[in-house]
Amino acid sequence: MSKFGYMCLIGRPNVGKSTLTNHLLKTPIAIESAKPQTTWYEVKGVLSTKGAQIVISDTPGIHDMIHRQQNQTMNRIAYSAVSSADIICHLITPPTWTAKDQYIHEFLQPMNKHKILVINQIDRFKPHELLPFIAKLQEQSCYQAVLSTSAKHGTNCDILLEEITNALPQNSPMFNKKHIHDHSVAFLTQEMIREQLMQQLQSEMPYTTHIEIFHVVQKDKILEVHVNLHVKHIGQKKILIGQDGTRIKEIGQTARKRLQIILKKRIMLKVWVKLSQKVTEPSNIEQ
Ligand SMILES: Nc1nc2c(ncn2[C@@H]2O[C@H](COP(=O)(O)OP(=O)(O)OP(=O)(O)O)[C@@H](O)[C@H]2O)c(=O)[nH]1
Ligand SMILES: [Mg+2]
Repeated sequence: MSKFGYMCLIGRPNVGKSTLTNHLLKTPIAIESAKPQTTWYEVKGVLSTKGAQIVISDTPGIHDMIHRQQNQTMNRIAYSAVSSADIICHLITPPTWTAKDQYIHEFLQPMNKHKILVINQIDRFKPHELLPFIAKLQEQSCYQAVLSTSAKHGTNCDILLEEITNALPQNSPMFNKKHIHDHSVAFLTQEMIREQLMQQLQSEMPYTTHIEIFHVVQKDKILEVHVNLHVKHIGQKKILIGQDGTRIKEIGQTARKRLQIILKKRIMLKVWVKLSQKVTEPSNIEQ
């Protein structure tokens, strides 16, 4: 008997949703960083196991500062992913149940779906710090299961996967076993570049730099992708380029290596930095 269904990860920013997505999928399609609000879009991947197929959905961290247009858009993306899922994993981190966790919990409470509370990043704490926190959360009524994991080290991810698989509906698989995602090259390039901006730049720059993918062409055996990074000020342009072009080179090389792993093909990535007034916000790029 085969099983097939949709599982969605939801939680406040920085709890490890994208890290867990990549660990479960064994392919790094979701971007990760120590900065909050790294994920801006829903990123979906397909995990095929013996007898089951799960579409895993990574979502933007839920934000309560909803007066910002971008936060509203990102919350909407996350809520929409939840509404079409069979199983919801609500990620939190020790040692505190925050107001944002409570906000998400109340949003999930009336939903008639299989809900799992995942306490992630347990590697950062000692057992005596964790146990009272976990024991208290076992009482939270809206979850069918409460599990603790370390997405970074893979701890208990097999137990989580088993819990998810058990809760999947009986259905035939929808995708070929080798199918992992159907995101476009332009979308993935934009994501991998933004991950590098998040990881390599300070303050507001990763959030304000506009990424424009303007050329994607297969030439012989190499996929050529050209990217413009738009910044408003000359000082930002200098930071992005770095001493003798070292930073922009590093951004391009690291993003290219990651894209090659995901797309399983050779890629030539060219990146330019432009001074312009283009603003960045979740765009309409084909995903
Ligand atoms: N120590 C530890 N760090 C983790 C774990 N999971 C994720 N992290 C780190 O936490 C940070 C945030 O991880 P992400 O996966 O980007 O978090 P996210 O929930 O997707 O964040 P947003 O996209 O901003 O909502 C990164 O620096 C990860 O390396 C974990 O289990 N243990
Ligand atoms: Mg994320």
